[in-house]
Amino acid sequence: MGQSEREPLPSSDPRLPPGQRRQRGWPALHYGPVPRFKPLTWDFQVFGATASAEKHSWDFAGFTALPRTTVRADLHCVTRFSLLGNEWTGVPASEVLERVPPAPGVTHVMVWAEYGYSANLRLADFADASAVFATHRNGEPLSAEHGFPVRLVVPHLYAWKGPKWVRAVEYMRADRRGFWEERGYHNLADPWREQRYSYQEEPGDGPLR
Ligand SMILES: Nc1nc2c(c(=O)[nH]1)N[C@H]1C(S)=C(S)[C@@H](COP(=O)(O)O)O[C@H]1N2
Ligand SMILES: [Mo]
Repeated sequence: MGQSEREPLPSSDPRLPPGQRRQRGWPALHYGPVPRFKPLTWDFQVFGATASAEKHSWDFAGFTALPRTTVRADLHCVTRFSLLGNEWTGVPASEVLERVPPAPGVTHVMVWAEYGYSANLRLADFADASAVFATHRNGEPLSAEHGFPVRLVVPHLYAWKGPKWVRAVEYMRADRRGFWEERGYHNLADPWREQRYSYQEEPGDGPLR
């Protein structure tokens, strides 16, 4: 067999973090049922340690009227699939921070979704320019199973840190584990460092369990 007939070596995509493989199509992955969107009662709340000490809330029209951005980013699921080259459009997380400033001393946020799903983030991860409350992917509104009307996308962390069906952001003066972080997943969740499981945590990576 001539050299030219050999199979090329599988070239690994530099966008793939260690231990991840590329996914074609878009699987839906979540714990529990898909919530139904109720436009009349839907709100997006910001509570906890706000600078004003007041809770803030937007209704659907108010939230979707906020300034928007489009972020091109990959999604990495801890179950090892990565969805490369998505375009997420929505409200930057930094916009929420600007409109409802956190009190001095806030270090973390908890992002809350329907049915009590939650994910904790360091304030710096949440404030990152790529973190977006997405309403659209690749120009299409999200479907119900992918988080309609709003999901958080934090591209530099494993995707469980991005709740679908977001309803609230809580400002916190100390770290606290979210839904998966309480159930054995890593508190920080950097896919480039393969921070998958809480047993890999080093002192200082998270609150005591
Ligand atoms: N509310 C909620 N958001 C969630 C989850 C969930 O169980 N509930 N799963 C997370 C996980 S583990 C992943 S990989 C992504 C999957 O997003 P997708 O279903 O749009 O592919 O959603 C994240 N957001
Ligand atoms: Mo995931």
